[in-house]
Amino acid sequence: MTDLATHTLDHYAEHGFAVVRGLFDAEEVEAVRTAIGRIVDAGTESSEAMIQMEPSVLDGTATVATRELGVRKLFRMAMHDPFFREFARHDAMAGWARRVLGGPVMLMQSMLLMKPPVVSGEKVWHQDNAYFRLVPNDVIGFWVACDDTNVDNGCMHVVPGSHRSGILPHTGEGDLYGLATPPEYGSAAVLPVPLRAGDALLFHGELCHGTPPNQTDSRRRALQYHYAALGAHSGARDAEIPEV
Ligand SMILES: O=C(O)CCC(=O)C(=O)O
Repeated sequence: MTDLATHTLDHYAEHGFAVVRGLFDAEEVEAVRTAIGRIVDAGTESSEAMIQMEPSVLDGTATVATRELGVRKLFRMAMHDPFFREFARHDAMAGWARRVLGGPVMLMQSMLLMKPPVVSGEKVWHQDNAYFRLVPNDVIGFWVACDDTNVDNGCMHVVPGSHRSGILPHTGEGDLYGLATPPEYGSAAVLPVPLRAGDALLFHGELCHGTPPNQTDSRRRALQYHYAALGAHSGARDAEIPEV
Protein backbone atom coordinates (compact mmCIF):
# COMPACT_ATOMS: atom_id res chain seq x y z
CA MET A 1 0.00 0.00 0.00
CA THR A 2 1.25 3.54 -0.76
CA ASP A 3 1.97 6.06 2.02
CA LEU A 4 -1.02 8.09 0.82
CA ALA A 5 -3.37 5.10 1.11
CA THR A 6 -2.05 4.30 4.59
CA HIS A 7 -2.51 7.92 5.64
CA THR A 8 -6.07 7.90 4.26
CA LEU A 9 -6.98 4.73 6.17
CA ASP A 10 -5.39 6.04 9.39
CA HIS A 11 -7.21 9.37 9.07
CA TYR A 12 -10.51 7.56 8.45
CA ALA A 13 -10.00 5.32 11.50
CA GLU A 14 -9.14 8.22 13.81
CA HIS A 15 -11.51 10.94 12.60
CA GLY A 16 -14.26 8.94 10.88
CA PHE A 17 -13.63 10.46 7.46
CA ALA A 18 -10.99 11.05 4.81
CA VAL A 19 -10.81 13.12 1.63
CA VAL A 20 -9.58 11.51 -1.58
CA ARG A 21 -8.69 14.13 -4.18
CA GLY A 22 -9.58 13.40 -7.80
CA LEU A 23 -11.25 10.05 -7.14
CA PHE A 24 -12.99 10.60 -10.49
CA ASP A 25 -11.67 12.53 -13.47
CA ALA A 26 -13.47 15.30 -15.35
CA GLU A 27 -14.81 12.90 -17.99
CA GLU A 28 -16.34 10.61 -15.35
CA VAL A 29 -17.91 13.57 -13.53
CA GLU A 30 -19.36 14.80 -16.83
CA ALA A 31 -20.78 11.33 -17.51
CA VAL A 32 -22.55 11.46 -14.13
CA ARG A 33 -23.98 14.92 -14.86
CA THR A 34 -25.21 13.72 -18.27
CA ALA A 35 -26.82 10.64 -16.72
CA ILE A 36 -28.65 12.88 -14.22
CA GLY A 37 -30.14 14.93 -17.07
CA ARG A 38 -31.10 11.79 -18.96
CA ILE A 39 -32.98 10.39 -15.95
CA VAL A 40 -34.76 13.67 -15.17
CA ASP A 41 -35.93 13.98 -18.80
CA ALA A 42 -36.79 10.31 -19.37
CA GLY A 43 -40.36 10.35 -18.08
CA THR A 44 -40.42 6.58 -17.55
CA GLU A 45 -41.86 4.70 -14.61
CA SER A 46 -38.40 3.83 -13.29
CA SER A 47 -37.01 7.36 -13.73
CA GLU A 48 -40.00 8.87 -11.94
CA ALA A 49 -39.52 6.35 -9.11
CA MET A 50 -36.08 7.89 -8.45
CA ILE A 51 -36.99 11.59 -8.62
CA GLN A 52 -37.78 13.54 -5.44
CA MET A 53 -38.55 17.23 -5.96
CA GLU A 54 -37.77 20.07 -3.53
CA PRO A 55 -40.85 20.54 -1.30
CA SER A 56 -41.29 24.22 -2.28
CA VAL A 57 -41.31 23.27 -5.98
CA LEU A 58 -43.69 20.41 -5.35
CA ASP A 59 -46.23 22.56 -3.50
CA GLY A 60 -45.94 25.38 -6.08
CA THR A 61 -44.57 28.06 -3.71
CA ALA A 62 -41.35 28.21 -5.78
CA THR A 63 -40.79 28.05 -9.52
CA VAL A 64 -37.65 26.96 -11.33
CA ALA A 65 -36.36 27.46 -14.88
CA THR A 66 -36.02 23.73 -15.64
CA ARG A 67 -37.35 20.63 -13.94
CA GLU A 68 -33.81 19.51 -13.07
CA LEU A 69 -33.28 22.72 -11.06
CA GLY A 70 -36.15 21.68 -8.79
CA VAL A 71 -34.94 18.13 -8.11
CA ARG A 72 -33.84 17.48 -4.53
CA LYS A 73 -32.54 13.96 -5.05
CA LEU A 74 -32.51 10.91 -7.27
CA PHE A 75 -32.97 8.00 -4.90
CA ARG A 76 -31.65 4.46 -5.35
CA MET A 77 -30.44 5.07 -8.88
CA ALA A 78 -28.20 1.98 -8.79
CA MET A 79 -31.34 -0.10 -8.39
CA HIS A 80 -33.15 1.56 -11.31
CA ASP A 81 -30.47 2.67 -13.77
CA PRO A 82 -27.78 0.50 -15.46
CA PHE A 83 -25.24 3.36 -15.68
CA PHE A 84 -25.33 3.96 -11.94
CA ARG A 85 -25.47 0.21 -11.20
CA GLU A 86 -22.21 -0.25 -13.11
CA PHE A 87 -20.72 2.88 -11.51
CA ALA A 88 -21.28 1.33 -8.06
CA ARG A 89 -18.78 -1.38 -9.04
CA HIS A 90 -16.11 1.21 -9.97
CA ASP A 91 -12.93 0.13 -8.27
CA ALA A 92 -12.27 3.72 -7.17
CA MET A 93 -15.11 3.33 -4.66
CA ALA A 94 -15.64 -0.41 -4.23
CA GLY A 95 -11.87 -0.90 -3.83
CA TRP A 96 -11.65 1.68 -1.04
CA ALA A 97 -14.78 0.22 0.58
CA ARG A 98 -13.22 -3.27 0.64
CA ARG A 99 -9.95 -1.85 2.00
CA VAL A 100 -11.67 0.13 4.77
CA LEU A 101 -14.15 -2.59 5.75
CA GLY A 102 -11.63 -5.40 5.38
CA GLY A 103 -13.47 -7.76 3.01
CA PRO A 104 -16.29 -8.15 0.48
CA VAL A 105 -18.95 -5.46 0.46
CA MET A 106 -22.55 -4.91 -0.63
CA LEU A 107 -24.03 -1.69 -1.96
CA MET A 108 -26.40 -0.49 0.72
CA GLN A 109 -27.74 2.66 -0.91
CA SER A 110 -27.24 5.11 -3.77
CA MET A 111 -28.41 8.72 -4.18
CA LEU A 112 -27.73 11.85 -6.17
CA LEU A 113 -28.07 14.91 -3.97
CA MET A 114 -28.85 17.85 -6.20
CA LYS A 115 -28.97 20.82 -3.74
CA PRO A 116 -30.18 23.25 -6.45
CA PRO A 117 -29.70 27.01 -6.10
CA VAL A 118 -32.38 29.13 -4.35
CA VAL A 119 -34.97 26.40 -3.61
CA SER A 120 -32.88 23.86 -1.67
CA GLY A 121 -32.73 23.74 2.09
CA GLU A 122 -30.49 22.33 4.78
CA LYS A 123 -29.91 18.58 5.08
CA VAL A 124 -30.25 18.24 8.82
CA TRP A 125 -27.43 16.87 10.95
CA HIS A 126 -27.59 13.10 11.20
CA GLN A 127 -25.72 9.80 11.26
CA ASP A 128 -26.47 7.57 8.29
CA ASN A 129 -26.58 4.43 10.40
CA ALA A 130 -29.43 5.99 12.36
CA TYR A 131 -31.34 5.37 9.09
CA PHE A 132 -29.76 2.01 8.16
CA ARG A 133 -29.42 0.47 11.65
CA LEU A 134 -26.75 -1.94 10.42
CA VAL A 135 -25.20 -4.32 12.93
CA PRO A 136 -22.24 -4.34 13.07
CA ASN A 137 -21.88 -0.71 11.98
CA ASP A 138 -19.42 -1.53 9.19
CA VAL A 139 -20.75 0.93 6.65
CA ILE A 140 -18.91 3.57 4.63
CA GLY A 141 -20.33 6.44 2.61
CA PHE A 142 -18.76 8.04 -0.48
CA TRP A 143 -19.87 11.59 -1.16
CA VAL A 144 -18.44 12.63 -4.51
CA ALA A 145 -18.63 16.28 -5.54
CA CYS A 146 -20.01 16.71 -9.06
CA ASP A 147 -19.48 20.50 -8.85
CA ASP A 148 -16.91 22.43 -6.83
CA THR A 149 -18.39 22.72 -3.33
CA ASN A 150 -17.86 25.26 -0.55
CA VAL A 151 -19.58 26.63 2.54
CA ASP A 152 -21.77 28.98 0.46
CA ASN A 153 -23.20 26.34 -1.85
CA GLY A 154 -23.76 23.71 0.85
CA CYS A 155 -20.64 21.55 1.08
CA MET A 156 -20.49 18.66 3.52
CA HIS A 157 -19.84 19.52 7.16
CA VAL A 158 -18.71 16.88 9.66
CA VAL A 159 -17.96 16.47 13.37
CA PRO A 160 -14.54 14.76 13.38
CA GLY A 161 -14.39 11.77 15.75
CA SER A 162 -18.17 11.58 16.22
CA HIS A 163 -18.23 8.08 14.66
CA ARG A 164 -17.09 6.80 18.05
CA SER A 165 -20.21 8.05 19.91
CA GLY A 166 -22.61 5.28 18.88
CA ILE A 167 -25.97 6.22 17.40
CA LEU A 168 -27.11 9.44 19.08
CA PRO A 169 -30.80 10.32 19.63
CA HIS A 170 -32.54 11.36 16.39
CA THR A 171 -35.93 12.94 15.91
CA GLY A 172 -38.20 14.00 13.00
CA GLU A 173 -39.57 12.30 9.91
CA GLY A 174 -38.24 11.42 6.44
CA ASP A 175 -35.50 13.78 5.21
CA LEU A 176 -35.89 15.83 8.40
CA TYR A 177 -34.89 12.86 10.58
CA GLY A 178 -31.82 14.24 12.34
CA LEU A 179 -29.85 14.67 15.54
CA ALA A 180 -32.00 15.73 18.49
CA THR A 181 -29.12 18.00 19.57
CA PRO A 182 -27.38 19.18 16.38
CA PRO A 183 -24.09 21.08 16.47
CA GLU A 184 -23.92 24.72 15.29
CA TYR A 185 -22.48 25.54 11.88
CA GLY A 186 -19.35 27.62 12.47
CA SER A 187 -18.68 26.14 15.93
CA ALA A 188 -15.30 24.66 16.87
CA ALA A 189 -16.64 21.09 16.71
CA VAL A 190 -17.75 21.40 13.08
CA LEU A 191 -15.45 21.04 10.08
CA PRO A 192 -16.57 22.17 6.60
CA VAL A 193 -15.23 19.90 3.84
CA PRO A 194 -15.01 21.92 0.60
CA LEU A 195 -14.22 19.74 -2.42
CA ARG A 196 -13.43 20.13 -6.11
CA ALA A 197 -15.56 18.26 -8.62
CA GLY A 198 -14.32 14.66 -8.69
CA ASP A 199 -13.00 14.72 -5.10
CA ALA A 200 -14.61 12.39 -2.59
CA LEU A 201 -15.37 12.41 1.11
CA LEU A 202 -15.19 8.90 2.56
CA PHE A 203 -17.11 8.82 5.83
CA HIS A 204 -18.08 6.34 8.50
CA GLY A 205 -21.77 5.45 8.75
CA GLU A 206 -21.94 6.86 12.27
CA LEU A 207 -20.13 10.16 11.57
CA CYS A 208 -22.34 13.19 12.35
CA HIS A 209 -22.72 15.28 9.20
CA GLY A 210 -25.01 17.80 7.54
CA THR A 211 -25.16 20.38 4.77
CA PRO A 212 -26.42 23.98 4.90
CA PRO A 213 -28.62 25.42 2.12
CA ASN A 214 -27.14 26.40 -1.23
CA GLN A 215 -27.06 30.21 -1.09
CA THR A 216 -25.43 30.71 -4.48
CA ASP A 217 -26.71 30.83 -8.06
CA SER A 218 -24.68 27.73 -8.94
CA ARG A 219 -25.44 24.07 -8.75
CA ARG A 220 -24.07 21.71 -6.09
CA ARG A 221 -24.62 18.17 -7.27
CA ALA A 222 -23.18 15.20 -5.36
CA LEU A 223 -23.11 11.47 -5.91
CA GLN A 224 -23.46 9.29 -2.82
CA TYR A 225 -22.99 5.54 -2.45
CA HIS A 226 -22.95 3.54 0.78
CA TYR A 227 -21.23 0.19 1.04
CA ALA A 228 -21.52 -2.20 3.97
CA ALA A 229 -19.62 -5.31 4.99
CA LEU A 230 -21.35 -8.42 3.65
CA GLY A 231 -22.03 -9.69 7.17
CA ALA A 232 -23.75 -6.49 8.34
CA HIS A 233 -27.46 -6.92 8.82
CA SER A 234 -30.38 -4.57 9.02
CA GLY A 235 -34.02 -5.32 9.66
CA ALA A 236 -34.80 -1.93 8.12
CA ARG A 237 -33.75 -2.36 4.49
CA ASP A 238 -32.01 -4.62 1.98
CA ALA A 239 -28.87 -3.89 0.01
CA GLU A 240 -29.30 -2.48 -3.51
CA ILE A 241 -26.56 -4.79 -4.82
CA PRO A 242 -25.91 -7.86 -2.61
CA GLU A 243 -22.19 -8.07 -3.46
CA VAL A 244 -20.13 -5.46 -5.33
O1 LIG B 1 -25.59 16.20 0.00
C1 LIG B 1 -26.21 16.58 0.97
O2 LIG B 1 -26.75 17.68 0.97
C2 LIG B 1 -26.31 15.76 2.23
C3 LIG B 1 -26.37 14.33 1.94
C4 LIG B 1 -26.56 13.48 3.14
O3 LIG B 1 -25.89 13.61 4.10
C5 LIG B 1 -27.56 12.43 3.12
O4 LIG B 1 -28.50 12.49 2.33
O5 LIG B 1 -27.45 11.50 3.95
